[in-house]
Amino acid sequence: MKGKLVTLEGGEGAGKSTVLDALRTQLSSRGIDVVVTREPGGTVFGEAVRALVLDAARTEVCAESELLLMFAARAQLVRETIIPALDAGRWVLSDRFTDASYAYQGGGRGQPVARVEDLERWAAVIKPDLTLLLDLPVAQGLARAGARGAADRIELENDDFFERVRAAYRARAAADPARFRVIDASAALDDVRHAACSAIDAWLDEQGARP
Ligand code: T5A
Repeated sequence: MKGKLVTLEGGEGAGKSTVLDALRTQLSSRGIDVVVTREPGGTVFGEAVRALVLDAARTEVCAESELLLMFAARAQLVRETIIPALDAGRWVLSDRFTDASYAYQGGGRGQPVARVEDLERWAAVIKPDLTLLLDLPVAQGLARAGARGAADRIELENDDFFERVRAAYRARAAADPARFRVIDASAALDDVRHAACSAIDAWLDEQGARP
């Protein structure tokens, strides 16, 4: 059996990293072999790209470079990690994937959707089987992220940018309800974890795939 690609998406401070740990534990307890990764990053090359593209000192980075760097890291991750894992029947849980490029570089930076679609076709190649969108008001997410420490280059953007990111995410979820599950990430952490784990279990049941 081929594995499944499950992605977590959301704005800044949505709680993806925190929820991801709970999902990994839950899937493992169901006997599912899980590989966890993140974007940008997840490979030696991708982590180097991450350090470059998120460096707050790199104020000169243009929107086109940013888009291409996100897909450069993704192309490597897909070929080096994700496809081999899926082919081996393992599941991949990724903290962000291509939807982030539609939301941040498309919605946030105004890059044309057709340009992102084109890159998705030949560089990302695969689409997630299931995407959990952790959605919350921008101000709440930025307050959480801000409490965590120094901002990276993208976190330095203004509220309008993050409102466009959120709108793009929500529009994608509304356009593809078969793949997306929207989780209210403004709730208490335990409730968000519970909602995410329940969404995965419900999806497994829909697929007839709960071990
Ligand atoms: N990016 C990425 C693009 O622009 N294009 C792309 O194609 C891709 C892939 C890095 C950046 O790159 C951009 C998007 C990002 O700007 P990232 O690694 O996901 O992406 O971003 P990080 O900065 O690492 O993480 P986030 O800011 O997105 O935070 P998380 O992972 O969503 O949130 P988490 O779990 O670290 O929680 C943040 C804080 O909030 C608390 C946590 O304890 C933590 O302190 N918290 C809660 N507190 C109260 N109630 C809750 N429900 C809470 N949930 C979390």
